[in-house]
Amino acid sequence: MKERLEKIAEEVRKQIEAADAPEKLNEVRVKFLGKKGELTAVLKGMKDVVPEERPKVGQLVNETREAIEAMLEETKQKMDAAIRREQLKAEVIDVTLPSKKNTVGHRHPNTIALEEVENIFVGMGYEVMEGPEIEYDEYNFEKLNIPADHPAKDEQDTFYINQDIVLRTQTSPVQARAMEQGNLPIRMISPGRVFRSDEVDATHSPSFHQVEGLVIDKNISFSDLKGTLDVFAKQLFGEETKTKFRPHHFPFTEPSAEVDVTCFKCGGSGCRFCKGSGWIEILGCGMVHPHVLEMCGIDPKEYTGFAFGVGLERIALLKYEIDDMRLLYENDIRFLKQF
Ligand code: 2NM
Repeated sequence: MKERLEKIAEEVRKQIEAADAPEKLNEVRVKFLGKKGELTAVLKGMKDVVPEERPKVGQLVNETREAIEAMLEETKQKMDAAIRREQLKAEVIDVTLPSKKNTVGHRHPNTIALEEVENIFVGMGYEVMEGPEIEYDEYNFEKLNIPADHPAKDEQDTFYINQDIVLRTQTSPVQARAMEQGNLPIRMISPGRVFRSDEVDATHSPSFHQVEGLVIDKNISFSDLKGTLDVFAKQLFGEETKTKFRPHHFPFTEPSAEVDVTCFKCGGSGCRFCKGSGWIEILGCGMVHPHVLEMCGIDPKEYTGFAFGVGLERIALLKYEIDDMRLLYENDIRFLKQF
């Protein structure tokens, strides 16, 4: 019996040595210690042992079992440790590697200029309102007193979706809608994208951005317009800035004017920037045409108002001294990160 047990123990040792994975160890355990295992078979054979010998044999079987379990356990722990070592080696992180560079985003010059313009007018109590980029001919032209035979309506200047629908050429249709709503008085600006069928060059693009302003109230006069735009120019270009109103013509305003500001580079003495004149043109404006008020449901005998429109790109180009509008549309990070 003793020999048999020793043989079993020896066999187990060999098989454990040959095992190269935890599953193989488990197979060994089942084969020798399991219900149908070889050691279990020995225990079952106890009934054939003479009673006096049984305790001794029993003890021997138990010792063998314990020895096998100890062997299995020891080997398993060694295997687990080896596996863990391999895992750690595979997962090693080289903390000395240089990190990936994060590129930080920048606000677009147009966005910076827009926020500046918005802050100035919001500071004066204006609301910011937006509207659709695809508009009815009626709101883009008719209600703004631009008659059917006006050159601006020419297909060469306007993108037509169909006979009645266009890509807005200005943001004034937003204001026509606001007047029609009839919540008076109105103090609003409407920033947004507009479209004109222009060739691309350093100062033109078929799509650019405008900020238009509108004030409607009782007793609004041209001096309100002048004062407002003078404050605007001073806040945008500096306190020393002066404005000059030159007569002009727009179909939707009467009288109309273009506004120049003293060159913020040379202060008005004349330089390369202002082409020697000392003045830079920045916007168009005027008193809202009584016919426009009427078409938008406002009684021109009771209410008057002024309106103005600035090109956002023009402001951005001037303020940040960018000499080509196309740079604003390329989104080259090397350009954008300068602002
Ligand atoms: C400009 C110049 C002058 C203008 C007019 C209106 C409206 F809707 F009230 F009639 N909005 N904007 C206007 C007036 C726009 O842009 C150069």
